[in-house]
Amino acid sequence: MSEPKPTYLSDYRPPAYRATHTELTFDLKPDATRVKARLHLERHPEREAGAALELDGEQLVLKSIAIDGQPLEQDEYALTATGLIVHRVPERFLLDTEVEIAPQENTALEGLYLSNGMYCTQCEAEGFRRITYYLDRPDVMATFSTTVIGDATREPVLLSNGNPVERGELPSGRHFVTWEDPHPKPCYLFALVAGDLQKVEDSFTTMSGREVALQIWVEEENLDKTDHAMASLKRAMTWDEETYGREYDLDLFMIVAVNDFNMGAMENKGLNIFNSAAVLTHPHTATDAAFQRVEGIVAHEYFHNWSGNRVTCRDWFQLSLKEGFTVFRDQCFSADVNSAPVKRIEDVSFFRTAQFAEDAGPTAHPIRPDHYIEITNFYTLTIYEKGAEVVRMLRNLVGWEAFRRGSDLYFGRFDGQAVTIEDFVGCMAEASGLDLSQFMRWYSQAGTPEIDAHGEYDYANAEYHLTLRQRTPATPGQPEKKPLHIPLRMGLVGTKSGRDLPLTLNGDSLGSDAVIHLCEDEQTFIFTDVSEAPVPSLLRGFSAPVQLRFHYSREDLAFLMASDSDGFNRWDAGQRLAMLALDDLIAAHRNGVEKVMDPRVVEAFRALLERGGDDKAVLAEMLTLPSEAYIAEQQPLVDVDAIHAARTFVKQSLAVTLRDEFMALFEANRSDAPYAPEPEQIGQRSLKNVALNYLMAIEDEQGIESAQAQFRADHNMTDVRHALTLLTHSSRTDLADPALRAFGEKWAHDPLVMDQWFSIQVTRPQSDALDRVRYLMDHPAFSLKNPNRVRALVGTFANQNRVNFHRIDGEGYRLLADVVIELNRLNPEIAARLITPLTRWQRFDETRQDLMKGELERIRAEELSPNVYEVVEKALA
Ligand code: B3K
Ligand code: ZN
Repeated sequence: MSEPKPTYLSDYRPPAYRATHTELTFDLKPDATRVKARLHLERHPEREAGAALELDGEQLVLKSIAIDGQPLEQDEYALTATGLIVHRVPERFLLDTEVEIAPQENTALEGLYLSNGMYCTQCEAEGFRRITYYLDRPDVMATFSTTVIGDATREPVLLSNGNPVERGELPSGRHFVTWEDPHPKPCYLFALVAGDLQKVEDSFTTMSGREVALQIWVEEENLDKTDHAMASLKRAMTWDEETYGREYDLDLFMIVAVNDFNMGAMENKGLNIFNSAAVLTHPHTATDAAFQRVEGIVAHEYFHNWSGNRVTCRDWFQLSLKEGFTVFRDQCFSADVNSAPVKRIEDVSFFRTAQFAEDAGPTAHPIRPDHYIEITNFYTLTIYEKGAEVVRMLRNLVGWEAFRRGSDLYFGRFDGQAVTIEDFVGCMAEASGLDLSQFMRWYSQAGTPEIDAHGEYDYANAEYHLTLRQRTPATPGQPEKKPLHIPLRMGLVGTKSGRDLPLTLNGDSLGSDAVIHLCEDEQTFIFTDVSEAPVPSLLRGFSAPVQLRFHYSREDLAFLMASDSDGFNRWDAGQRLAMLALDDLIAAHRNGVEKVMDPRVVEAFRALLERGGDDKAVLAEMLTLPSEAYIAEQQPLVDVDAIHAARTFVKQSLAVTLRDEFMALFEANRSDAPYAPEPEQIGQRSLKNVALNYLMAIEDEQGIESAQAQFRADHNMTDVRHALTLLTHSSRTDLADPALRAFGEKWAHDPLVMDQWFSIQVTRPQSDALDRVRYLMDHPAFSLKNPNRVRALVGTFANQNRVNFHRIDGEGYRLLADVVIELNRLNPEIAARLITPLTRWQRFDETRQDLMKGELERIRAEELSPNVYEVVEKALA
């Protein structure tokens, strides 16, 4: 294989020709599907006349080609490994091609493939070129008319985008359906599904009174798992009308669940295709977290109908234009329909763990990268989550009303077009009158900005001086960084009154909760008329995606935990306090010194337990220690064993001292009420289960009995899974084995539950975890061809079982590399994602560094897909 070549943003130019209408006919056969395409093509008005027509196409067997009905001679076109070139074409013409493809050989799950005997497609980003020769780029938008021909018995259901306009019988037991999609779209939004599916139907009346049929298509055994997705869809449709004034634009909206899918779901126009894990739920098979994930993803894909489909991306460098904005939209939706503070805590804690790590590693890239080898590698936390944080900052900078005006302007002005991030931010600037030019640097600079904050109270003058210094560390290809425009929400909490003090800055009174703007490398803000010594509450609500350092004393943090008016920062103060204690214990472990628990942390937890509070979900978050992954992110050098030992020690110390309080909390929050995935119940369950964590951390007898009883009661999957996890992760195999066996036998028929069964076992902290992974890889239910299973077993082990993955004998790394090498051939997209933990070798001790690099080099020696090649090259650069 020759070295794959990067694509550069600076090379963008419009295509020489564009398609205005596309007619497709699929004659489906597992090993030989015929695809006829008739493309209505014309020269792009901005491009010169006489250019050759260059179409993308991969793994296609060309059967015929004609222009305006005239078959082409061999010398009139050329076939390459990546496409088809027609040397001379008219200004405006019809191109007819016929190709053959083999869906059953397609294990990459891009293009047209078979999942459980069912045909389905995944075209974003560049999968359509595996279906037919085409201008496979998002700035070519055409209307589509698609005829699907299948076997009437094996594929009674034939779906594509838009509305069905014709159907009929054909000879030899075949039948067809023709679909028309009146909205011009890029081919990455094309979809086809064919198989033996059943539907659940409902309807929605839009704000202008149009009736839309809603359908969720599943395999028969899953018909009872669609209620929540349907309810979520209707909530999302209402929310987008009320919040953004956006109405749905076809008479039919379909969701299909498939078992083999690389991502969560895909927003194809009118025909969203979902990973079954992102749509199916039932109280007995899905946890609260899964219910909430389904709600968020259903909404996310639906919201793309405007932010992505009606207005799309000019090129793939603009991916965050649709993804960052749409994640922001789904985050706000979930916050509105659930507990807003908990949603923010969850999102930020995930962000600070996973996106910060990406930004600090060798694959760090800006929200808008300037080059890529394989775009599939750029569906990242930076493009999605950091992109969403940047849109959130924009909303906060311009205010909701101007943001909404800007969004109306954007959707109105660019409807039916493929545009850039400048177009979006430009609308926000126009609607608000603000200069956002410095703000644009957020899109081009990679890395997490670090803010060092220093504060001093001047008693004599009743002033508080806050100095902020920003610095963004160098990232690959970007040694120097410029200062960013960072909005910092803050308050000053009076140590006597325990209240937010009024803020006066340069004579302006800002209220008690204000946003200050850090735009220079260093700025000092002098607050006047500060009547008492305050503790600053900084970066409230995580107002910018930065790492903020401030030397808080433990007393200050305990004070903020109790008194900060901002719920998010109350939680964050608790995390910071726990981190200080953990740092000491990590050092003690490394130095072989006896570990001593900081009584201030115990007292802060006791106070939390005594105070209680209305929002049980928030309390559950506050009682949860930072994860091992987050702790690792905060260390200069990651010592996985010390982190694990320190965290376990804190958990056990808290459990020993506060044992009765945790037991009481557990008892007080048990409930027999019928399961509902509603915020209040979810909060109560998580609080109860957090209490059970602590009891099980010390293998308390009553705690064990409670966990076993909860497992046996079989009330709902949240409780069953939690109990099973605690039993499985305990040191006692007499607790783990029978429960695992019972669960595995009961759910052998349900792949989504079996994924959980795999994950629970491979996250065991005990030293047999790696052997279990190897053993489970030989389990008849394991398959490298199913991405969910690979993630559940191998991904979960490598990312969540830190002590065992990073075993000092390197066996964890070897196992991961073995899987990556095999998957590189089968499914490059999943293989490239799976490597991530190995790419972070710089963060570990020398022995582990060498072992990890050794495995990366072993992978590099293989014949690699561009996906894996790009990641490995960056990791070893
Ligand atoms: N837009 C899809 C991404 C699928 C790309 C896979 N290679 C999912 C989403 O963000 O909604
Ligand atoms: Zn998306």
